[in-house]
Amino acid sequence: MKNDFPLTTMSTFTYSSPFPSTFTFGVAAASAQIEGAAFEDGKGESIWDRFCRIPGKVHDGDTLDVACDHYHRFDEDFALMASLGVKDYRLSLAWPRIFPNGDGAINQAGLDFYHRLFASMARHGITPWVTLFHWDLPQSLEDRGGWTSRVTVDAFANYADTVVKAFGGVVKNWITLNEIRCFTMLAYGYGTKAPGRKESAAVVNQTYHHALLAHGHGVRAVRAYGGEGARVGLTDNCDVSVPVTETPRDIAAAKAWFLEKNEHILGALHGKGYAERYLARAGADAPRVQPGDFDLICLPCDFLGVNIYTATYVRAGRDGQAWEALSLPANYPRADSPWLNLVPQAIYWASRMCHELYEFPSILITENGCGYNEEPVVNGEVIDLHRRDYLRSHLREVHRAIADGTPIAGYFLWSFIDNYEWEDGYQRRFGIVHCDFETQKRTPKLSAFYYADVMRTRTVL
Ligand code: GCO
Repeated sequence: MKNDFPLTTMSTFTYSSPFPSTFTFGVAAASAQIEGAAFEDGKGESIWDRFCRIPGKVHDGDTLDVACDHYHRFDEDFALMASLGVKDYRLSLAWPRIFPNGDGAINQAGLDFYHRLFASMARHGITPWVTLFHWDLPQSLEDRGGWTSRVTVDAFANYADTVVKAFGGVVKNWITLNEIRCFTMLAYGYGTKAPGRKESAAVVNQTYHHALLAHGHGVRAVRAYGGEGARVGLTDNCDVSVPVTETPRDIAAAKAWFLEKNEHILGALHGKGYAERYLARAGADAPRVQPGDFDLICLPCDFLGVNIYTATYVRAGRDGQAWEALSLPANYPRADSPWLNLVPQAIYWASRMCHELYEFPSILITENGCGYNEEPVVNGEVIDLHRRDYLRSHLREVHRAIADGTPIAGYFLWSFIDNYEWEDGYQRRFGIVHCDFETQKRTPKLSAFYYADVMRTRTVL
């Protein structure tokens, strides 16, 4: 582990200096949240198509049936992206569009849709960054155990091989999975995300392990079929700590907290196995590991993607405790997403700790943004200054981290367009483009024009 974090060399750093010429600015979205056409052209049911129809699970019973109708409007959307100067777009493939039953017969219409989509991106000068799995698991696999079963791992391996072979000629940037915690702990433990199960700790720990195996298959598939220049990594929503003061004692406490809270995913990847402390704490609930599992799980990646929205404040512990985590008062500033406390330094510390504690060669901020409920279009405009302020404060922290030596290679804003915010449905808007879900009219918000200027000037304005 490297020495204590050298603090920002303020003497040579100014926020107005440009980002490195190699730095990627992008926007992000995901198949289930924007495509719609939930049962069109042979697409199979996903667990979210099922879950959203269970009364009480999703705000207002909102379904993914239409969403942003991106399935039919992607050319218009890419034209709008290009008009804003977007050159890199992170999207996901809908597994059930390609394998309606998760495995078995391929739906050619599903492959054909993504061929058309990538061709449109190429015409508009937009580079794809493709997430293989962003939570829309085929329901048929859930019926066979879902992420509690190695059947799903094997089906994912087949799916990954198939799509990397199909699109490896035009896609060179691959992300295996999006946010393991959200489709394991939240989905099979807390039950707040599809499929909405509340299983034992042992079962949840096993879903984490199966997800890590799937990640390994994703890396294997890209190495085998991705072709020259293909890059691959995981996107994790690691638990993030921010030292209350950037002093050695609070930084050490924040590091200790970070290591402990992330040892079952990032720690396992870095250590090529589960830490003794983790196994001791899990006891009989520890994942069952088969010989060779970690050889697959720990196949080298080109980057780590991190989705960073917020953090926990941590300070030096008292009475011999390594750390003390602070709970935030009710009046602490937050977005309308109740979990989204406004902590811009989260981006600085998460990226530094991932790089310096786990030695990932490169860090990508694969998501960052803020969700608010009411963002009306008034006289043809959406004045979302709150989002402009959020973006500016977080981009400044990206800039500071790079100045302090963290190899952040890119930033993908979540999200290009207001979309289906999972169990919050359509009430929570994260887009820099407003979507009128009745008329499907797109309206760039003030934040879209702000981000366009940031991308054009490559500076935090
Ligand atoms: C996530 C998912 C996105 C969310 C976004 C806002 O990070 O939860 O990747 O699909 O919509 O983060 O919550």
